[in-house]
This record gives sequence, C-alpha cells and structure tokens, in this order.
Amino acid sequence: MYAPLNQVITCLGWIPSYDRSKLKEADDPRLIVRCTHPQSTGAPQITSLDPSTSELKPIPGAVKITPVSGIPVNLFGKPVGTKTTVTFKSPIEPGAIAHAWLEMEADDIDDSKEATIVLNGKTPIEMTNDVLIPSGSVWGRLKVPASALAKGANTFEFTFADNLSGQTGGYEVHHASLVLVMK
Ligand SMILES: [Ca+2]
Repeated sequence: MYAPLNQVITCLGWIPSYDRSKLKEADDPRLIVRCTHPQSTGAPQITSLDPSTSELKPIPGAVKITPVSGIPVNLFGKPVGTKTTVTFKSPIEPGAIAHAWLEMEADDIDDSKEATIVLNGKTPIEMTNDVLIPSGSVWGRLKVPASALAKGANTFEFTFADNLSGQTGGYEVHHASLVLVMK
C-alpha cells in the first residue's frame, strides 16, 4: 500500500520516513510520513527511481544518488595498478540503510580479477558476473555493505588490477549510482 506513495515522494527527490505506529488506532488511524528534502541542506541530487540511463528494473522504494565526481571511469590503456575514484555524497545515516548497491554501466570488464573496487579506503566490493562483459557494456549492481557507508562523502576507488596476462587493456564505467533502500 505504501509503494505508490513512496514512489511519488522519492521521485520528487525527497527522503521519506514512515511512522506506522498510529495505523491501528481505532478512532483516528494514520500513517505519518516525514519528508526530508536533501537539497535544503545542500545535500546531493537524488534522482528518480528509474532514470532513463539505467536498463535495470528499479528496486521498489529505493533512492538513487548520483556521483559528484569521477564518472566516467576510464581505465583503458593505462598501466596495471592505475586507480581512479568516484565520489558520492549521501545525506543518509548508514544506520537507516537496509540495503545498498553500486549500480553501474560497466564496459569491458573481462574477469572479476581485472577490476577491484574499494569503498572508503577499506571495504572491498565483491565483483560479480552482473558487471562482467568481455566486449561492449552491461548494466549491473554490486552489493555494498551499508555499515561501510558514511553520511557525507563516500569514495569508491576503482583499480585496473590485472591485465589477464596481457589479454585485456582495461575497462570503463560509463554511469554509476548509489542505490539505497531504507529500513
Ligand atoms: Ca577489459
């Protein structure tokens, strides 16, 4: 029942929190919704649930945060070990986040060894087949441990980690967003 309401709120770029404690009051049942507008505090843009750039099915109730810097990632033709950083600014306390993903359009990540991604200098993001493609590009999501996120700046460091014995010359990431589902 909350899905359409949640869609309207999040499409406006607002962050809702729901208080369901009054729903079962016999004489005055209410759903209390508090909305925070992230731009009111200079926080980052939160886009609609389904930006036209993504080919992935939206996650119900999720909000998307677009990067403030670092996109596109271009690690083609660079020496093995080259790193580059994508930064997101999150207005949300990590304790309020139930699930998080790094959604991206990856280009030419041939093998999970080719790319490494480290969050906030210490938490490796597990590469899965969802973002691997030997040629061309693919949309996929990688799970992000919510506890490793911070309110404020979050950096994802991408490394061209392995050229697979000279078989590959790097990779790119054309688009990325941080996808969050609240508790
Ligand atoms: Ca490659």
